[in-house]
Amino acid sequence: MSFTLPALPYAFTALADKGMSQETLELHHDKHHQAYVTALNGFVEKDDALKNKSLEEIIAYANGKPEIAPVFNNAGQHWNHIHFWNALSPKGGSVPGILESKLVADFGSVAAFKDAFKTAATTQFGSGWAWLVLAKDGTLKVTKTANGSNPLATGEGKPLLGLDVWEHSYYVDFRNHRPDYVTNFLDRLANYEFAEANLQA
Ligand code: MN3
Repeated sequence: MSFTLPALPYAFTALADKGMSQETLELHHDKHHQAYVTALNGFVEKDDALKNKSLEEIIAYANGKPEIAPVFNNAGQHWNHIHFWNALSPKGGSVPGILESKLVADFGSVAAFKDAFKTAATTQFGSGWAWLVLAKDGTLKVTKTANGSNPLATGEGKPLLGLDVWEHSYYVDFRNHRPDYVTNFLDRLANYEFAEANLQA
């Protein structure tokens, strides 16, 4: 199948007063995400084994196959960015009750969850992602993945909330200050309603 770039679920200007500028969203969505989609479609066109597979099936198929690492990376990045646009919200930062109870049960407090997430996001060396996941044992965990990987591929659980920590996601607004970008995300931009919906799905 041929993949398409989904529209942002809000205007390009919608997050500007919360620390993510129109310039960042335009570059990140229209250039970076589009490039992953275009590259992925190029691979699918040339490889019968990829045709008729869903995005998740392509990620699973390419996972752990170094000879088709670019397929894995571009498919993973397409999945990750579809998730990421929904993990941001102009009304972000407020943790709804069911998720809050679960965070308190598994981390001790919402603040402790944020500390764990910030540690994961700032210690991911180079490009990658930080994630809140529902682990197979039923508890919430924080993890990080490199480059285009994600918790579906690593088997670490169901992704509830993911943060892009590639430099392209923060360099315009935060320059080299990744920790400030992560704190801003957790306190002002994170769509915890989306995370709670993923938890309950
Ligand atoms: Mn990105």
